[in-house]
Amino acid sequence: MLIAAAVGVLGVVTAVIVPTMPAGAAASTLGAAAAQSGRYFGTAISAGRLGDSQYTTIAGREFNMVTAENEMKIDATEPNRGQFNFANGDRVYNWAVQNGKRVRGHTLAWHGQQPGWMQSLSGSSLRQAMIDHINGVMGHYKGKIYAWDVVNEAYADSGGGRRDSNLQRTGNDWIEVAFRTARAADPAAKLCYNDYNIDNWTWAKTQGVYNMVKDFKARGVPIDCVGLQSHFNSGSPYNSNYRTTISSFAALGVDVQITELDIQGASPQTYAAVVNDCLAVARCAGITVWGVRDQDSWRSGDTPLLFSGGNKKPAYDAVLNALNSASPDPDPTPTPTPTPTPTPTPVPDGCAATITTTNSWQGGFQSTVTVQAGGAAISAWTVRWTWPGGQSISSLWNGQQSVSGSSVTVRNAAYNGSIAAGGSTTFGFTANGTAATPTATCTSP
Ligand code: 9MR
Repeated sequence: MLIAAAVGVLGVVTAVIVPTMPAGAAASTLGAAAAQSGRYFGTAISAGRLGDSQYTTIAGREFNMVTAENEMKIDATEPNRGQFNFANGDRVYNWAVQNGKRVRGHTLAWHGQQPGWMQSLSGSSLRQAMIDHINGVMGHYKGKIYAWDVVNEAYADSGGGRRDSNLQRTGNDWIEVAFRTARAADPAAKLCYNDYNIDNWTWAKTQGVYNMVKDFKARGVPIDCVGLQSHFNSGSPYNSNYRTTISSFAALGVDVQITELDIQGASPQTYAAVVNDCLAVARCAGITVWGVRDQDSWRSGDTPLLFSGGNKKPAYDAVLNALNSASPDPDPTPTPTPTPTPTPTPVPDGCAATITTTNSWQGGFQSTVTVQAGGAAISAWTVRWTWPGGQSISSLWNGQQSVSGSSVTVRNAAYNGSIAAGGSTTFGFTANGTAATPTATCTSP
């Protein structure tokens, strides 16, 4: 008994204290070295290079997080409105997962790389197209993505304000609508705001983004992380206040991810400084470099990466050594638990609908409506309710709404009318006013 008890105690203690690597041993790849402190080390991957064995050998060995360099962007995933194409996104995703790596999603709402049809939209139709795009892409990858760059590069290069764009002209709330839509579309993914030139703490652009994140946290807009792209060059050099930037964002209650790191000239000292700044902040979750070899870089002339051909550069050794010097396990950050959506009580036939508040803030709220089929399959549904106190829907997805005074009618969208017996689907909306969960009725023809 005594021995068993001792073994039991030792077993528990051992399970807690044994680090990923034996004490003193150094990891020999970037991913394994980063994992010692609970972080990841990733790279951008291009589908077009997956046939290059030197590229896949290095990437497969060294990295444990992958971002599709272009393949999950808007022009790639929704080339025509409402017609999604995940062929190349899936190539990158599948390669990553088959090689034991996690995936960052990049990117859902951006003024860049918009397909022609989106470039020509404005106002409420563009707003709806953005919502539909987020739902379409996040729906495809639901539960599979570690973190999404929900909104990319929305701030102006100088002045600290928003960048002008067709998305910005739909109204200043487009960013929070994107984040609320994203949370409802895949509650398991971390939701990031991602931008360049927000690395230097003294720059107005950094302060602009910082104030937005602070405001979002204060008002309950769902945001989990800030992506510092960290493209460093002579015009936008690394500054030692980078650590202040990382810790200041982290102090707002978001993770920081270094998302697109490259450094003109690849100084080993600068690479080591970036890694050490991340390691110094518990909520700096990981680092992604923007390509594998210099020849793969969008700025190949700057030779900004860690490999030249098949060879490790001095910057590689500097990064590996810095990662290996990290103290193990910073405070692990708990993943926020999304509010579960309750299943409505089954009905004998027809359908039932239940409204759940998934988020609320001063003057507004977001809801998910679960529509459940009864004992028989249905091919269409209509949900109705009446607002108790002057609420009004500001945006609705996965359904078609018509409103008359306080009465709301939502019919299925073209793609979600059919529900199997006992099955369910959801639609969602954001609304103005005080959060309310009125009783909804559901009818099916
Ligand atoms: O590296 C990407 C390059 O292949 C594309 O031509 C370019 C087009 O916009 O986008 C590059 O990636 C960018 C990323 O998506 C967002 N931050 C800046 C990156 C470098 O331009």
